[in-house]
Amino acid sequence: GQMNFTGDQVLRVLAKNEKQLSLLRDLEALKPQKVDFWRGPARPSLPVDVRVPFSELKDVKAYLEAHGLAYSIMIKDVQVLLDEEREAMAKSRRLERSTSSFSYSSYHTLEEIYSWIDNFVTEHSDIVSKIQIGHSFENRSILVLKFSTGGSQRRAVWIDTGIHSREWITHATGIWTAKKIVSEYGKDRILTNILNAMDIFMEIVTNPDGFAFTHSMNRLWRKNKSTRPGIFCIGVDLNRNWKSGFGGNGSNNNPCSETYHGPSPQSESEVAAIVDFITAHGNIKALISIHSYSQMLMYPYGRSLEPVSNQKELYNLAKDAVQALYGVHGIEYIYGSISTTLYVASGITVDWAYDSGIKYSFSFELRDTGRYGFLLPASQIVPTAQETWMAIRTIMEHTQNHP
Ligand code: VAL
Repeated sequence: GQMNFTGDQVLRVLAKNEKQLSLLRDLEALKPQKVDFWRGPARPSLPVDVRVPFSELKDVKAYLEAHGLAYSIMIKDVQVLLDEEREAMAKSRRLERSTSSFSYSSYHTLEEIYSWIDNFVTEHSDIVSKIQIGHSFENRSILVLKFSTGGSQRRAVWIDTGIHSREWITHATGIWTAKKIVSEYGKDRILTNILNAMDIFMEIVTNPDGFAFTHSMNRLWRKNKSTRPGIFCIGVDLNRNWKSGFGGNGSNNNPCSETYHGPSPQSESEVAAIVDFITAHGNIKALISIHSYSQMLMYPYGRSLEPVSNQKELYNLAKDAVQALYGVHGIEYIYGSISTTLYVASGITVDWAYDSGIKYSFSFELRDTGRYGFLLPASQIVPTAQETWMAIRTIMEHTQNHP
């Protein structure tokens, strides 16, 4: 059955300086299977959110107090939010069955999403098709939606969501976005121009095994589900398994870590499938990799503080995209390179993309800033997707105009 998180809390720690940040990193290293960082130690100006199991609460709070680390309680009981989420899903499932419709304002299981994909492709076969680009470790299909109005090997944009399986708002945003693309084509001038010049590829469930597991067993699972002989812990962080800077700072050698990079670059079939697809395609001009949470829009590099060669252009584009996003519901995003905005992270998707010649490579961290974290209520799906769409469209339009 489902793992229970009764009494688990999410604590927000405000580190005053580098010394305090490193005490938090020590805590992470000390108890990799116990404490679960939702927002990892980054910079003193950014909060650190950590889920602490009920059984560890006393110890961890004592550790924080002993080191003068100030904290507050963001989520008092994680299970309460999980119960609410489950109830909302069950309710919408009953409604969907009785109306045989798909709700874009609800969270869905893998089976529901895959069957939505089939219906969606059938209904919009004039511009959408489904491509299977590989199989996951547990042999699930890895699917990509292709939006195309013709031509062959047109310039293209790649969008992936859900590489970290617990970031449910990203899959939901991907689904809404797919629907938005087909309904706005021929109506919205900017999108119509984009699709008349370029194709769009979307991988909605980038980590299908992890995602299935978030529904069946552990809602808070981040990595994939691969196992290897002699290794006790399960899963590789698919956003540390890419070739660019593989194994560097901000990735972990310990298979029990949430940021374990895996045994070798693209050792994971979920990553290799994308590398093979994008490489074979040869004409992908923008890549957008969507995560949650923190409300950020970032570009390479993650692996080092070195600025990319078109850093000024990416900075200005991020600024425009974030401004367009803000215009929808007044939600504020911060932006900049990953290493300077968030933290150094090596072996990540967008660094690989950039190093492979994709000059417009971006990573989002969607809503919120921590009130709900990964457990964002379904009532925020549509507003999140609406505002994100404006940012995505801004990036696509710029890409189209800069061949
Ligand atoms: N938050 C993401 C991660 O840690 C980044 C690097 C975009 O994988």
